[in-house]
Formats: sequence, structure tokens, C-alpha cells
Amino acid sequence: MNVKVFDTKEAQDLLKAAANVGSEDGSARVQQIVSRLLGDLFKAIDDLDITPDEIWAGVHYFNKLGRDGEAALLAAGLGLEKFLDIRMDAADKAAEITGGTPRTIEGPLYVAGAPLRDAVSRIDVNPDEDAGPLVIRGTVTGPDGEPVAGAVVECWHANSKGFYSHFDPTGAQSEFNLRGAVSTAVDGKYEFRTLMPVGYGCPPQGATQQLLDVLGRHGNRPAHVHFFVTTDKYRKLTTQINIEGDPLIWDDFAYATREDLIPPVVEKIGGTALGMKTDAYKEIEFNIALTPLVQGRDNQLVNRLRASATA
Ligand code: MBD
Ligand code: FE
Repeated sequence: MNVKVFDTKEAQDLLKAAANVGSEDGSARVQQIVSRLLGDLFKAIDDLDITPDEIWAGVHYFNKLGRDGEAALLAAGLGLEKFLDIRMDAADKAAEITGGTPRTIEGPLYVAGAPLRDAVSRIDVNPDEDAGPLVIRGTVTGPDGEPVAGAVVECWHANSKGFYSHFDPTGAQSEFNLRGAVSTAVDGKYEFRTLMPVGYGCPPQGATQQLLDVLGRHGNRPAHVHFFVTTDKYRKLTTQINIEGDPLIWDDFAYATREDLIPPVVEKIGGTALGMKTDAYKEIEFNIALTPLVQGRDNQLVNRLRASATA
């Protein structure tokens, strides 16, 4: 068609009316954002000559995305969530906040409400034949390297099929399987006794995988374990560790892998005494360094809708 209408008065008036910028009513912030995003879309339609058929394919795609409940999954897969991390990293750098364990994305599969234990928690509730025993332990320290008492370390990860409890399409896992929370004692130590996870793959029939297919991308993550670390004194940390040796470690569809978040996996014996399912087990030491509050507050706390459940 090769026509350009974006700069016409008719199109600009339409944009202004639709976003309602400058109105007494509504949210000025939402008006500002909608005006910009809708304007960028209008301009892209002109520039790329996006056809009506393509627009309606996109509109109906959003319906499927919502039906599948995958908007947050797509946000991870398109790098939107990683982009927010890049911005928070840059903000920290500009504020000269250095050190600390690197953040990496939360992802869409956290569930609030895991039972809180003192220092140690065994979190494999359901048997999983294909998963070997794993201990993840470490020390939470503050900005001066001092152990932090009373830090709440939460972790969550997938089973040997790459499925997370609460979101498992097979229904095989009970609530909070492979999800735990421990409070550190004076020594700052935490420990989870669990099973080795396998990487996640997007639902094959879902909207996210549908778009990834068209982009010629896969929808898989390497094996990983998520963490939240929360205290009164320091900023909350959202991070993950990767399981060393996973072939997808640097090919994560959600771009969450970071150099400092690949701790070694060590072969150990003595698991029976720890209540593990075999005497031989694997151990990962993951020490966690927190960063200071900024003017007494956590300036990078992220609020988003999160699932919750009761044990
Ligand atoms: C996951 O387990 C995950 O961590 C992310 C970011 C996206 C999908 C599944
Ligand atoms: Fe995950």
C-alpha cells in the first residue's frame, strides 16, 4: 500500500483521543504510556506496511495468550523481563551500588506461602524416580560480608520432567513440592534438601511457543533453581542458579543465565544420614551477598501479581 498517514492531523487527533492525554479524568501516567505505545504501533503499521490480516492475527494472538494464561511467560521469552534486569543493573551502577550476588529474572512460576523452616528444609515432598538427591546450601551475608540472621531464603524449581508444582499439567505434584523457605540463624546459613531439577520447556500448544516457532526459536530453559532472599535490613534479592553442565546453559529462552550464577556441582556421600534417598548425592554451595537499602528503602522491589497457596 505504501501510504504514510501517521503525521496527518486525522491520525494524530485519533491517537490523542484514544489515549485521552491531557484529560482531567483517568490516570495521566497510563495516558502517557498508552499514547506512546499506541503511537509507536501506528507508526510501525505505516513504516512496515503492516496489513489488516497481520493486525487481526496479532489481535487474536492476544486472546489466545490470555486464554493460555501465558502473558508473563511471553514476557520472559521475549526478553522483556531480562530488559528490566538490565535496567536495574544499570541503575545500581549509576548509584555506585556494587558487589552483591547478581540478580536474575523471577519468571512466572513462583508461589507464595511455602512453609517456613529454621535454617534447613527438605522440600521434595513427592517421590521422583528420575531425580537424584541434591543439597543446596550457603551463607547469606550483608554488604560488609557479615552473616545475616533472620534472612528468609525461598527457593523453587522444577522436577525431573521440567514441571513446577502448582503449574504441573500432569497434576503429579502436591502443593509446594520443590518449593521451600528457610530462615537463617546467627551464622547466616541456609540449606535445602531436594532433588535435581531438569530444564523447563514452554507448553508446546501454548501461545508463547506458537510465537517462538514463527521466530525460529526454541522455548527451553536449562536446569535452574530460583531464589528470593528477603530481610528487613537489605534489599530483596531475586536470582537463580543454573545447574552446571546443562547443554542449554548459554541458550536459555528467557536469557537468565549469568556467569556468577553457575556454582559447581560436587559429588558427596553421607546422604542417608541427611535423610536423602541415596547415600551418594550432589551438593551445590551457593553463597548469597545482599546489597544495602537506598535511603532506608528497597528502591528496586518489584510488585507483580503472584500465585499463592497454603500448605
Ligand atoms: C521457568 O521456570 C522460568 O524460570 C521462566 C523464566 C520462564 C518459564 C519457566
Ligand atoms: Fe524457572
